[in-house]
Amino acid sequence: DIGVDATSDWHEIARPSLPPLDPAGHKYSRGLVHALAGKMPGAIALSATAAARAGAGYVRVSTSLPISGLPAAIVQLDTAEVNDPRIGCLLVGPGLGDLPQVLTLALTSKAPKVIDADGIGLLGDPARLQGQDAVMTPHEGEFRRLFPDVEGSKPERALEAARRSGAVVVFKGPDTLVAAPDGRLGFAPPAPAWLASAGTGDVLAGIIAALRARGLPAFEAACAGVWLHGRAAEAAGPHMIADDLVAAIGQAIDQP
Ligand code: NPW
Ligand code: AMP
Ligand code: MG
Repeated sequence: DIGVDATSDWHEIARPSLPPLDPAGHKYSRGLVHALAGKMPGAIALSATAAARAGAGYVRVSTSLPISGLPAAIVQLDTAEVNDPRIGCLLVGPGLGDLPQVLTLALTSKAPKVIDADGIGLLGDPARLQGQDAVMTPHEGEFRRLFPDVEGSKPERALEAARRSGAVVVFKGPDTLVAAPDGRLGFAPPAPAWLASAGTGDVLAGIIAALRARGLPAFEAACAGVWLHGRAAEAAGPHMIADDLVAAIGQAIDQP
């Protein structure tokens, strides 16, 4: 008994089929991820690089401080054009810190969104995500802060969070699952325990943002991202750090 009511449509998350590249495409049509960043360079670099490795054609980072250590392929801006119609996904939260005005700005945009880390912490009311076409990616601590009164099994809690927020909820941990507001539920296959290290969540958020920007719908992008993240961790091996996980994303995508 998984403790989920009979209306839930659940499955184990399987290898995704990612959209083929359009031979006539260009860097924008391949998917523009725009990260609204704060001042934690590590988290920003990990999530932005992960988005680029997961196949976004263009990754832009808005930050008031130039961040050293970002790959040269990633474009840094000191402005945030969140209404640029080319944006395939806004990424808000990794390394954001205490900048509620950045989250508020993001929520004025019509673009799909991935909300992680401090972006989740700053939400306050999950109903602010209603109508936002968002994926949120809380770990247990972030989940409890946003939904202190939501009880039950992990799948029940994730489904209730999805219903209240209207967002797809990736409820992370050793038993990650993905819940959609319409009752769909995806259970991740086991992922290595060595994922429990700093920055791996930032990598997951970047991967999901890239898949959204490449055109996958929210629930499919979230499930595909979770699958690729787990396989990249296997490929990177037990002594990996989050940087190695980013480097292994390509191998995970190419896995037969
Ligand atoms: P406890 O122990 O239960 O009382 P925070 P964060 C609780 C950036 N990063 N997993 C636990 O409290 C992120 O992007 C930057 C984790 C704990 O004290 C964010 O912007 C990096 N925590 C920012 O740091 C790499 C759990 O929640 C608190 C938990 C903060 O993100 C690291 C942690 O939550 C990091 O990604 C669980 N399963 N269950 C970089 N290289 O720059 C309960 N907790 O304080 O929001 O901290 O996740 O580190
Ligand atoms: P974060 O806490 O935001 O950095 O995210 C941590 C990432 O590592 C998430 O994708 C979790 O699902 C994953 N993770 C954390 N602990 C474990 C574990 N014990 N086994 C497998 N995956 C884990
Ligand atoms: Mg995190």
